[in-house]
Amino acid sequence: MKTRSKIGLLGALFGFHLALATPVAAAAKCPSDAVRVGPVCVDKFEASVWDLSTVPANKKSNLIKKIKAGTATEVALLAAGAVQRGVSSDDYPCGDDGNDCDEIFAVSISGVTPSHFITWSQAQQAAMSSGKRLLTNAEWQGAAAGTPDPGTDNGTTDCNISAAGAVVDTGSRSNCVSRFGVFDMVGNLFEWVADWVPTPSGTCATALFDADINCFSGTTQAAGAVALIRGGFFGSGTDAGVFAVIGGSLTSAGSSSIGGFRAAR
Ligand SMILES: [Ca+2]
Ligand SMILES: [Ca+2]
Ligand SMILES: [Ca+2]
Repeated sequence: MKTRSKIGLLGALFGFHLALATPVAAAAKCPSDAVRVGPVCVDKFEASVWDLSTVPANKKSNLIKKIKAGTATEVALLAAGAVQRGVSSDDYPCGDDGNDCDEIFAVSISGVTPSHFITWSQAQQAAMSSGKRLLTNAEWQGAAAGTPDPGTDNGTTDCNISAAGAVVDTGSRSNCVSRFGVFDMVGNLFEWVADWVPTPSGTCATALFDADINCFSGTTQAAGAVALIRGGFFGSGTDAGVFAVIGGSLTSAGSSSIGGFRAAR
């Protein structure tokens, strides 16, 4: 009886200890496809968007679990029968308004062409199906801090802003990393963020810093909403940078060869 109550007491203490320790540990650690930036787990890589409509039903739920846990590899996605979309054309299996985009998933993996030709609504749905979301403008700014922006591009390790003249694989530019460990926030593809704002007038203002494009002046409220796009693309040159901002159309016009996104959770 005495021994039993001792065990009971120890168990209670241990349980109490676990209950205190577990939430703290869980909050500090992000899945391996992301890094912690303040309270958010930001995807390390620009999104590749995968179409799971071709994956057999018996493999799909396991694959979606892996995607949500940040452990789905390119090999596993291909082996299950998933098809990457937006690699070289606008071949998404759903509409530009995103309303029927229930089979596309945003994944953060290195060494693949990030998906482009995607609208804001499609990007948002792909992120949400993966248990993620688009970054707010402020979160994107914070995550990008410290990414080198010398205005030049050596074609190998610097951010992809001019030399290649085309999109390059995610994470392939080893110096193009923010102080938190997020890749390609300067150049490669412009990135949708969550925020909607009035349409800019089309004139660009003086750069805030580092010659970064600042095309959000003279809002034209009559033209309605656009979403912000950040960071510049593979042809931006000095216009690229962590302060680069333009407005992107929410219709099909906002789906282009120079724009992608990254997700967070
Ligand atoms: Ca489209
Ligand atoms: Ca980028
Ligand atoms: Ca710049």
